[in-house]
Amino acid sequence: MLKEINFDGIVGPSHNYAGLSLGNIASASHKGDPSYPRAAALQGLAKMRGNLARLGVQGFLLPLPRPNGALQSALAYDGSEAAALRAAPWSASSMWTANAATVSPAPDTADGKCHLTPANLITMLHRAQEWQDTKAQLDIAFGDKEHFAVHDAVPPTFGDEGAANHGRFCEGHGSAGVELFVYGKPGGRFPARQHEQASRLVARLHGLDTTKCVFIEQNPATIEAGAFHNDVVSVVNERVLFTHQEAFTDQQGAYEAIRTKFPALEVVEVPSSAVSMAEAIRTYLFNAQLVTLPDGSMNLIVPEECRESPTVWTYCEEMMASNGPIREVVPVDVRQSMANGGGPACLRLRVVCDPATVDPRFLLDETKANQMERVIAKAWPEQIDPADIGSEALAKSVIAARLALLEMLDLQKLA
Ligand code: SUG
Repeated sequence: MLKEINFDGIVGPSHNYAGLSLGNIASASHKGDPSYPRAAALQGLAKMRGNLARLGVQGFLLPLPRPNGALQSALAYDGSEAAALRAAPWSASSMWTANAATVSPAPDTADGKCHLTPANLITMLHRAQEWQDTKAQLDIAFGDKEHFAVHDAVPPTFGDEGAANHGRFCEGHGSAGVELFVYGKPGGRFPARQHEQASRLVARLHGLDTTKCVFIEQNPATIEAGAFHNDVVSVVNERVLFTHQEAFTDQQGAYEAIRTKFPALEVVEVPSSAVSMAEAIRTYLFNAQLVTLPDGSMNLIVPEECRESPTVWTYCEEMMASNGPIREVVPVDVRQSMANGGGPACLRLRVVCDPATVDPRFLLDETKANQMERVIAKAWPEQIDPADIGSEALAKSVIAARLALLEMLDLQKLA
């Protein structure tokens, strides 16, 4: 039976604030702050536990090896570099698994397999180092070749940021869908990370019927305002598009393009008069997990920051009181991730598949969550100060922490 499974990225032991992402306001404004990797990973785990209870199934992907010796060599690392170059090989950015890959479930593809393409993430140095190691994990987690096809990333210079710019409209997760690809056009103050040609390439690679695909442009003004991925301004689940009024370059045209291919479309549009673009980006209202519960109703899992914003929370309360499809808004604390520009939706990759076809080592249950919690509480650094980045001692503890988790999960193969 096909189900939507959220694979959350476990926050790695080197989680830190290095201000590496141009155009990501949270990352820039927290640059140089001390970080709390243990608290960060426990916040992520608590979110997973909540969703496991709510949805009955939850997956995860593991932190990638850091510091990345191969990148350090490629950068001719000798300790004298500027802070950003020193920090890139240490980044725990793979926690944001919405950027791990683009996923097209079996009902949408020509060969009836679920296709996954790791995102090349070429726009940012610290993220461009992710995809090969991400693919190594996808190859194991989705190694059942009868049901999955895992591709290589699309080649440069087509920038691809994965599922963060992709959505899927369908009547139910197990039925055939219409896939939405949102791209940015370059030329603005900040990089447009998702290129149109990358999206089109992924669609072809996945064997999608292009008459069932929609390609639309993200409003460049939102990228200028700090929405470096489309999932900062809209989210899709089944027939519902939850979106800010200014998310797309041609908002009405976008709705029409989707409706032509998916007539059941239900738009929940948040007007700028209720929530300004700046407030949407500050609180990450749209970087939410819009999920269907087993009883068919929908919940929106938002960052705590939404509850603390009078305008955003007023909107949410009104939405809950209305007759709309989103019946409950559930705040979660992912502050450590938020400070680097990653909300609840950044932290998860959605894969529609039969859970029985996934390598069970990547699926969470209560026992495993308890074990993981113990490993994290014991081995993850409590605090990282920017000056620690690059130190031998920190490298040792970060490597040992990851290894302890791999051993606990019987995934030493990824060491
Ligand atoms: O790529 N932040 C990530 C946040 C990714 C959020 N993902 C989605 N919207 N789906 C990024 O900008 C900050 C790292 C630093 O500055 O240390 C960072 O990479």
